[in-house]
Formats: sequence, C-alpha cells, structure tokens
Amino acid sequence: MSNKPLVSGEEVAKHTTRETGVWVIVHGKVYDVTEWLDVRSGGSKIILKYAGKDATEEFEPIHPPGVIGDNLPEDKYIGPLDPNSVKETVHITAEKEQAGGEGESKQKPDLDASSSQAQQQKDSGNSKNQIVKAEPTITQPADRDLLPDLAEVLSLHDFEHLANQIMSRKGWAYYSSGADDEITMRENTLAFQRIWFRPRVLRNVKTVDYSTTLLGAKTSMPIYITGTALGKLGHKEGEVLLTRAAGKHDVIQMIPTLASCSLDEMLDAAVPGQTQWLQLYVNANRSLTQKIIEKAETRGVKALFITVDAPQLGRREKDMRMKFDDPGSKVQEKNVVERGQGAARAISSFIDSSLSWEDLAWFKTVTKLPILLKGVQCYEDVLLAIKAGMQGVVLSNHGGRQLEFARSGIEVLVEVVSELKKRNMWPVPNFEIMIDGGVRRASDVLKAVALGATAVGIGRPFLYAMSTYGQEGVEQAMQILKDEFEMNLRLIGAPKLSDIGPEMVDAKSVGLHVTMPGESAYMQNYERLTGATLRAN
Ligand code: 173
Repeated sequence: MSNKPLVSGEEVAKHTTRETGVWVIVHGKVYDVTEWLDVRSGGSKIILKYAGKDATEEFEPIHPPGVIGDNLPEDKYIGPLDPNSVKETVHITAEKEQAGGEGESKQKPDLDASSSQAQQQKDSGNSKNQIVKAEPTITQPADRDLLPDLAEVLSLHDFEHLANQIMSRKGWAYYSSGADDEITMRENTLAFQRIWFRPRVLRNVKTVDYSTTLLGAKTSMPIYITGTALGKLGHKEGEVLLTRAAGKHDVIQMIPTLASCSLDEMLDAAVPGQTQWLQLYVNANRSLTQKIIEKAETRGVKALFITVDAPQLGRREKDMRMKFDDPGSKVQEKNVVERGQGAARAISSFIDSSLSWEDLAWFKTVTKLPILLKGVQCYEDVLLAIKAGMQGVVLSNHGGRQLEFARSGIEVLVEVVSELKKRNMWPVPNFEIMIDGGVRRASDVLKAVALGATAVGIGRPFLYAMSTYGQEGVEQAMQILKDEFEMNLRLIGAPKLSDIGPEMVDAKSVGLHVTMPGESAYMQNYERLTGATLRAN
C-alpha cells in the first residue's frame, strides 16, 4: 500500500458516481470503494453519501483502523491525500445537507481532509480548497454525570437499565436489538427461568472455588467476554476497555472481527499472560482471513472461534429504524433491499455466505490454534464439528440477532449432551461445549455448567457496563458475577465447579416454550377477543 502518488482533494471530489468511480477519504488515505455499491446486503446510499468526501468522522466510531485496507484489494487504494491541496474543512451536518448543503466553515489544519464536492462548494460559496466532512451520524453516550454511584449498581440488569437511559439512540438500538420480533432474544433469558436447582445441604462450603480451565488456559470464572462488534458505539475508547477489565479480573476476552478497535490495539491492551481468543468472520477473500489468523496466532491469541450462524445478518428492526430517523441517510427514498441496512449490515458485506463444512479442513492447514464453531444450534452439527476435528462449539443463536425462533443455547445444550450420552460419546475428549445468550446471573452460568458446558459467553451486559461506567463498569460487572458465584456455590452445596452435575438441576421443562413474550409487534396489532357480555340495561 505504499509508493502511490499523492491525490488532491479536488480529484477525490470528482469521484462521486458509479461512472467516475466512488472515492472516499479515511484517515488521509483515498480509496476507491465503488465495488461496495453492489454488495448483496445493500449499502450504496450510505456509501454515496460519502462519495468524494472525507468519511473519517463517520467511519471512525464504528470501524477499526485498517479495516478498509484489510477488506479491499490493494489496487483500490488510490493513494495518500495531498495535504497541500486542502486549506479548509466544511462540516456538513445531516440536516443542512438535506436542506441544500449549506455547511459551517472552519479552519482545519489537519491532514485528513479533501476538497469538497462541486455542489457543496457552490453552496458554501468558497474556494475549491475546501473539503467536506460529513457530520458523524453516530453520537456518543449522553451525560455520564447522571449515573448513580457505581456502588449502587447491584446486578448486570442495572447496567442495561442505565445504558438504555444514557446511550446514544443509535448505539442503544444497535446493541439491544434482536431479529424480527425479538422472540428468540427474549427466549434466551426465559429459558434459564425454566431450569431450577436441586441443591445439596450440609456440605462444607466454607471455601468455594469457581475458577476453571478453558481450552487449557486458567481463568477466574467459567465465563468469557464474547465477541461483539462496534464497541465505540458505547464508549469512545471501545473494546480496549473490555480487554483491560478482563486483564484485571483474569477473564478471557473473545476479540471480535468487527471491533471498533483494531486487533493490535486489543492485543496491546492485554497484560502479560492474559488469555484472548479471536472470533472470526470469514472473508470471501480467504487470503485476508488467513492474514488475520496468522497475525492472531503470532501475537499469542489462544483459540479461534469461527462464527457459523451469520451467512447473512438478521433483520434487527430497532437498528434499521434508526436509519429512518437519521435525516442524513435519506433512507426513506431507498428501495426495499436498501431498507435492510442497519449499522451491522452496512459493514458485513465481506462475510462469505458460501462457507461450508468442506472449508474447515483449510483452516486447519493455516493454523495450529484450536478451532471452535460459534453458533451451532443442534446436536447433528455438533457431531459434524467433532468429526471435522474441531476443538469445540459455542451453542448460540447470536444473542437472538440472527434466526428468529432459533432455540436458546441452554436448551440446545441439554439436547446435545443427551444425544452424545446416547452414543457413549460423553464427555468428548479435547472438545469443549460452551454456550451464550441471555446470561445475566452467575446462577445462569452454573446451570449451564451443571448441564455440561465448560463456559458461558456474556456479550451485551459487558457492553452496557462499558457504555455506562467505562472500564470501571466492566470491572464492577465482573465483580458482581464473582460475588454471585461465591454465594450460589455455597447455596447449591458445591464447593467447586467440578462438584456440580446434571443431578443438581431440574431441566425437564427447558424445551417447553410456554412462556412466549407478550409484547411483540404482532401482539400490539392483535385485537383481543372479548368475553361474552351482559345485556345492556
Ligand atoms: O450481531 C452482530 O451485529 C454482528 O455479529 C455483526 C456482524 C457483522 C457486522 C457487524 C456486526
């Protein structure tokens, strides 16, 4: 990506259509992103909004540094922006842009700027040495001063409740949304409520130990921070805050492919000896995926989790609706396909939907790391994963964000273990079964451990803790879980995790989907039946 000639801002501004090619500037580099106009999941309107402009400010909060370079062929990097071609920056706010492009002008000495689009130059009546910076549509959380003292936060639910009140609407919509009517998302939590404990008494629980070993690495408790995208929607520092909190509490972090921070930033933020795993979305261009894997392995990442439940992103309507509320996106004019956009879909076009079981052998040729499949949803696929030589699976429905009416991880766990036992395959050597989805309490985790999981991934609660109180919040969330583990182990009568088994839970009802959440869009529209009425007087 070096030795390319400088590109003037004026030149960039000429490239705004499919015919001319669509160029954007990010961090002082000019890219031809025309091919992104045709990605299956839509996105051309968003891209065209930044055509010929500096998109850094919009791009920054949601994309890790380097993501463009990692996902575009080398010849699509046009060159560095010529800083001398830029004297002024014009900030165009979404509203002004819609009203006709009148921007507020200010001196802007930094280099990541370019010349403006012709129309906008005309509107602002200024020279060609202006650049146009689109106002970021993602805003940071509102006033953290309003938050109560961290000591008043007693449970993981509290973080969610507070995050809802202070996060940017966009960030909240992205994190909190689930697919369709969000029935699976809510089922994830409800499924744990159908499992009850069968505690034992009079066991010596003076000291309890909830530490464990996951894929060979010691860790303080049987949970890990699961991979979630776009950390900077919640906090301007992003996922490195999760890394640091995990380091302090000896918790494993699964680094997401689509983090707002770069892989290097998250690796650098770890303390020596801290265990990190990598969640992987597989790029249609395998050499790019290989590069990421090799880098992760070289830098000491301990396992690879290939996400297998997202060949296409689910429709998260809360997230999508945000686009309609953003005047800059002009989404109302979009065609049906484009309405499928949301923060996630906009950046997920590189994910290879042709990925199949046959591809797994290739991964084993490029890495010695343990490989696990994240997003497995039935025992048949667990059997295939074992056959394919994987080191484990995460039974997961992606936080209810993918297939609506996918079952919860905990329910699938019961099925999987029962089927493996029937085949005399349980426990499976060198193969770990983890779950995620809906976990809010250490008691949820202990139910999963009792039923055969080695660990449980927690995603949203840590994001909410980060979005509200930053690193301290995440540390507090971890401390809350530790306190809950200690108490629960005592009350269950299990001094250590290996003392818990399936006999300590009653999971008979886990597969009974009787507690359907009531407030789906369907229920809003449903006209209730009325009972027989008395005669009028
Ligand atoms: O759940 C998600 O939002 C997710 O996994 C994702 C996938 C691609 C891009 C961004 C997020």
